[in-house]
Amino acid sequence: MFWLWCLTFFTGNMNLVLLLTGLILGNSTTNINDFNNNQIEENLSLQRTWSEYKVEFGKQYESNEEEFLRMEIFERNSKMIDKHNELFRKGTFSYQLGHNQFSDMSHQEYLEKILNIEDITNEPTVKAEPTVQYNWKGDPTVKADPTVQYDNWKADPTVKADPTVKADPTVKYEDFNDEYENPGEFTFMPPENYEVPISIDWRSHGAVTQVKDEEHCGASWAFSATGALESQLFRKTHHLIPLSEQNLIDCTGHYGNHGCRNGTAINSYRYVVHNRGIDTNITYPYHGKQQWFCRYKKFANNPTVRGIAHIAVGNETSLAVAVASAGPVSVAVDARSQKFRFYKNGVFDEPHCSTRNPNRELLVVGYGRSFWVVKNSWGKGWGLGGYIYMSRNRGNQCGIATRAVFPLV
Ligand SMILES: *[C@@H]1O[C@H](CO)[C@@H](O)[C@H](O)[C@H]1NC(C)=O
Ligand SMILES: *[C@@H]1O[C@H](CO)[C@@H](O)[C@H](O)[C@H]1NC(C)=O
Ligand SMILES: *[C@@H]1O[C@H](CO)[C@@H](O)[C@H](O)[C@H]1NC(C)=O
Ligand SMILES: *[C@@H]1O[C@H](CO)[C@@H](O)[C@H](O)[C@H]1NC(C)=O
Ligand SMILES: CC(=O)N[C@H]1CO[C@H](CO)[C@@H](O)[C@@H]1O
Repeated sequence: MFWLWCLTFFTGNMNLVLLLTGLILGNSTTNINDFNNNQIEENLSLQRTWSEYKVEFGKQYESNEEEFLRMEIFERNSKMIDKHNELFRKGTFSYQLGHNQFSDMSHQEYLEKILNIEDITNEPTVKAEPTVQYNWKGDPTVKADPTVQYDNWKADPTVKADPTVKADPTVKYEDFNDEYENPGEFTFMPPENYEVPISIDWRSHGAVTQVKDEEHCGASWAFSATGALESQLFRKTHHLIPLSEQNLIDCTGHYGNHGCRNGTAINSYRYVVHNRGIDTNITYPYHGKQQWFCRYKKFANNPTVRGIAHIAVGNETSLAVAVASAGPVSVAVDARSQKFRFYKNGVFDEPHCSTRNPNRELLVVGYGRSFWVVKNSWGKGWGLGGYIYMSRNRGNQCGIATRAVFPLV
């Protein structure tokens, strides 16, 4: 029935469509009145959705052919999203999906162009790993967490994980930080007698910069790195200053990063340690692509990194203690799932994603009972105002604690 849609798309003329539909489908028993008007309604509403989508996400295409292709892909994604959301309403899923800047992309394009996965022929089987023990025993109909107010989230994307729970005031960050005179790199150890709060959200402490947009540069690792560093500096100096991802993109090649293709926050911190500084977003602004030269500008008061704390691999308890006692933590996750791509709100749950094959770096800025509050760098139009709530304590789902690290400043 794609032709029908194309037709409405071009003519926008219901009568003509009905007439032609009758003619083409027509046999002696078909008449126009029998034709299922719901189907046409559906098609028209899809067409409206497409027009709105193009406006909302500023989409323009070079040719009609290109637009057709994109519209077809959009249609497929729309159906997948609608189906998922229907199951969400029945309680099958704990999260909703929605359109975003990737809706006119095939999944293959998403893997290749957005996640920069080198050889996707090896990739599409995102299977659960047999060696990984999930905490919950295979209940695929896992229900939404009843303590989570989805409607609030929808209404207000800035709503906090749990506004009634504050950071533990008895833990002095400076104390923690100063324990390490010459910290180097080490595995994070929970402070002694530390009682982990039930939830925390560093956004409500003013410790997190606004959601950024990496645009066409897949350097999520640089945003993850600046994110943790910005928050650590805030905790130390009480100033929240956006730092320069471009500085990291242009200057960390020798540390194992590959500009807009791939990299890690760990490599970035190592660079900042050796470089004894990182520029701010003002002195080294974002260009969205790797430049030929490193243009680091040395200022007397450039922030720096003294040490790097690694979370014990895969240990979500340790991750929670670090987030609560030290601040936001850089993490790397497996983002290959369709569901991740279109996440909108609720607690994301994808038991089939890999714990050992992370392909996107993000920033954990807090947690609730069942979820991590995770900042992404695909702009505020993606997910829940730019954030995703990822499952917590479900067997290190998607590798949230596999490569978790934060800098000491
Ligand atoms: C007319 O079309 C309908 C629906 O496709 C079909 O069930 C029916 O057999 C057709 N009748 C004739 C005479 O072809
Ligand atoms: C990162 O990108 C470089 C350059 O394209 C490539 O050689 C390398 O294999 C990639 N690393 C990973 C982990 O994908
Ligand atoms: C960083 O700099 C770019 C380029 O000047 C600007 O568009 C962007 O808004 C800045 N980001 C922040 C968080 O200040
Ligand atoms: C995870 O970390 C916690 C707190 O640091 C620790 O008590 C626990 O033994 C660790 N679990 C494993 C499996 O190592
Ligand atoms: C393009 C498009 O969505 N066409 C749909 C029109 O409606 C019929 C009936 O619901 C669908 O089968 C088509 O896919």
